[in-house]
Amino acid sequence: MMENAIKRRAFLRKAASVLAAAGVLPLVKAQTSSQASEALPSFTGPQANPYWNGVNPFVVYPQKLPLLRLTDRGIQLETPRQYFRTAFTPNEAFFVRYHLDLIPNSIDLSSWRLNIEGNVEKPVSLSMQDLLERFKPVSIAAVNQCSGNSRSRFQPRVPGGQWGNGAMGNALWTGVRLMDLLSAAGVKSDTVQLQFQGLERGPGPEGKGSHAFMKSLDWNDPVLQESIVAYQMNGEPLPMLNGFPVRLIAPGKFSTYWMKHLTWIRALNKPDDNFWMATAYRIPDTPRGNTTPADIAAGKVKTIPIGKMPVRSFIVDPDGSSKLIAGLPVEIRGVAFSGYGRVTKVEVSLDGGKTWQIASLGAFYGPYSFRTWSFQWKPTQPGRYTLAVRATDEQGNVQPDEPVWNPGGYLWNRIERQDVVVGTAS
Ligand SMILES: Nc1nc2c(c(=O)[nH]1)N[C@H]1C(S)=C(S)[C@@H](COP(=O)(O)O)O[C@H]1N2
Ligand SMILES: [Mo]
Repeated sequence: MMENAIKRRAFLRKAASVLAAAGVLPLVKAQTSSQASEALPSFTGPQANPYWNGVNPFVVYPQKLPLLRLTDRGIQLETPRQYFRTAFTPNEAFFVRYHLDLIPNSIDLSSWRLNIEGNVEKPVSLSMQDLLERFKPVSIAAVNQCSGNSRSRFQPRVPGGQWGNGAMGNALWTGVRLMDLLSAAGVKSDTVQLQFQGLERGPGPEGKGSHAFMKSLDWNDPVLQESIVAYQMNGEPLPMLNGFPVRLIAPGKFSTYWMKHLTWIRALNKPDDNFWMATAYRIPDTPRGNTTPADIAAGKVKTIPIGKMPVRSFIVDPDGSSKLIAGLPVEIRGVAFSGYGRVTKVEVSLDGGKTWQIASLGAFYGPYSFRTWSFQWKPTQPGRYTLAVRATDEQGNVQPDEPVWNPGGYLWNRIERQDVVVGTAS
């Protein structure tokens, strides 16, 4: 039985890689990740680390290229590795994450309004035309990364979308300063938080987490000074699935705060206790947000809302899908970023992290953008090599080589590795 099952899987794997070579999507991928008990063939090829991305089927949604589907209610789509070759992630390849089911399919701008309400002097209701004409446009390059990016690496495993590394993307966001909008309404001085709400709904009871997605930021959080309400992404209107017509950009913060289809901004005079603040998206109040299953079980862990993104870097090429050739130079390259400010150094290791060398940094697009990096390598000896990359940000934060663990599956930023094989030229 067992043996047959293994043989069958091996056959499917082989069939899948033949289909993949022919440019046809392997059918074997149309299983859900929960059924997958072992690594399925990866589109990056037989030698690639199949877990750079999560192991999921490709799907196509409106305005999107084929992306990797984690779930479809709410929609969760992961960006394949090759779209991270550039500092800016194409809109049509940008990942998608929703919590709730009932998402807008079209929005009529003649009736849509952005409402600023709650603890304000004068509630305002702004049309898209108001946003375009009454407020100065500003642009910022910023990485949108899901709190659970790379969650599939957690040991022991944790519930939640089993993302690989593709629950992130960088874009040039253009819109109006949040603070300019707020001055139009006049936020009262006893305000403690701002609450953001989008248009989609869930089937649950009103006032509960399953009914509406709402997130809040502290009124004294410096990120508010840098935040914008964006109506453009990489020079185009936002794709519907990424928040048309406007979304919040909170540079440096995990994207749980980057409210899509933003329609209500509410000044609160007491802290937001809705499900998405009080229960979800909280991290242990410990260094790196690290804890253990035992401490969680013992109820010892104090939590705080998740905030800034720790420094990370990724190897995009080579992806291990083809053999390298001794004597032939290869460019090792990828992206790096930090929510704590600009990346100042990227180092590459050719020996799995024992020794490190400095990589060259690509163009600087601002402290919250992806920064590309590259490293010229001419392997001389055939064999198997483990490449690794680590980044340092301007505050001196360096990626650690220890895993993190918390029950939400948040804050992964361990050093990344890629195995490659070098063959002889003759
Ligand atoms: N309206 C709305 N905005 C939202 C969410 C959501 O479920 N609804 N999810 C947040 C989370 S957790 C993530 S990771 C990002 C994903 O942004 P994207 O779908 O544009 O990639 O949107 C954020 N903003
Ligand atoms: Mo997220």
